[in-house]
Amino acid sequence: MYFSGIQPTGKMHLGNYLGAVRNWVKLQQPGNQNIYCIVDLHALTDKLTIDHEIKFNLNTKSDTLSLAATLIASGINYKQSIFFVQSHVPEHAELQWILSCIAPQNWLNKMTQYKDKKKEYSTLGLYTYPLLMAADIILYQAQYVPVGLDQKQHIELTRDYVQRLNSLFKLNIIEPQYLESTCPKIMSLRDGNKKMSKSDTNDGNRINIDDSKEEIFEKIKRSKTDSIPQIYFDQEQRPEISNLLRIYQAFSNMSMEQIINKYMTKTTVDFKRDLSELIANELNTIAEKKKQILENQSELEQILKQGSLKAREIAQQNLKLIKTNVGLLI
Ligand code: AQP
Repeated sequence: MYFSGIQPTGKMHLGNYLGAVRNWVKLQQPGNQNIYCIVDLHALTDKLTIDHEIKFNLNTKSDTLSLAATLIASGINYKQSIFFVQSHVPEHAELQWILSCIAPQNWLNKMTQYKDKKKEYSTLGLYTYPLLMAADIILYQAQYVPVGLDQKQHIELTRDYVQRLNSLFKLNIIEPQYLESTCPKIMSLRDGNKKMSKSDTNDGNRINIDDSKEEIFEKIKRSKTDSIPQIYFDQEQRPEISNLLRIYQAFSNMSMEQIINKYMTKTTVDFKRDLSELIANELNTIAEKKKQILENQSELEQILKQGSLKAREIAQQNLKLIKTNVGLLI
């Protein structure tokens, strides 16, 4: 069984698409059970800003619907996969509490994502984010979790929680495995050592799924490359061009060798133009479908409701088992 989630924290970008979502779509094969979740409770950790005053973004509902439409437009098949919104299944938060009571606090101190994201005033939610993620996965006894590389450490932590649950309460919960995509880490367009990210304040550093053809051409044109005229892959010495080559490979389905041969006698300008064309073709089709899906909001909400009923059935069963073994009165 495959489980994964994505936060409705704004626009989905190329990193989310190639690192996770495209892989989710591919995994929808006969015989596979797939559960995909819009993790809106996780997104709350991103909505609060505390500078001179406290502000809380109240747009999670519209972000959730927009993301749901994007995912369906990208190929998530809600008839084949269980597709739902995290907060519609309250068992996620309930299991998170149980997990928070079974392991020492210092397990969370090692989490690099928290270290990267924490600010002067960070919430407890941001700190305990990995616990909620562990609950998401354990609730469905997922075997594989297809996510980007930035989430790998959270899957390892989830395995620690599973081992602890199993040993303390004589359970037999499956230990989930991280499932890497062909593009586990897409980097920023202007810094080959920084991941492409929604929270990056410079929109020019990423391609959003909704970007117009013109915006895609402009962003790729302005993306950082080096002064070496030849196009070849060298992750260590040429991280930026290597990142663009990886994106090209993902959209063209060509091998790296074929791409290098094709551009051996061409310029970076030619390469960037062709790359922009490839990206725009796929993303603009998704954006067009998304627009159509959003025209019927009540149908979209219905799809998500149906998905949450199916998810809840599994979640309730697994949580009941855990609660019984933990010693709670059922
Ligand atoms: N740059 C990336 N390359 C490959 N995969 C990526 N993912 C995110 N960025 C990249 C993967 O996308 C999935 C959903 O991500 P998320 O919504 O949970 O957000 P995130 O991991 O925190 O990354 P974002 O979207 O860029 O947001 P911020 O700015 O908050 O860091 C996950 O599988 C993730 O690995």
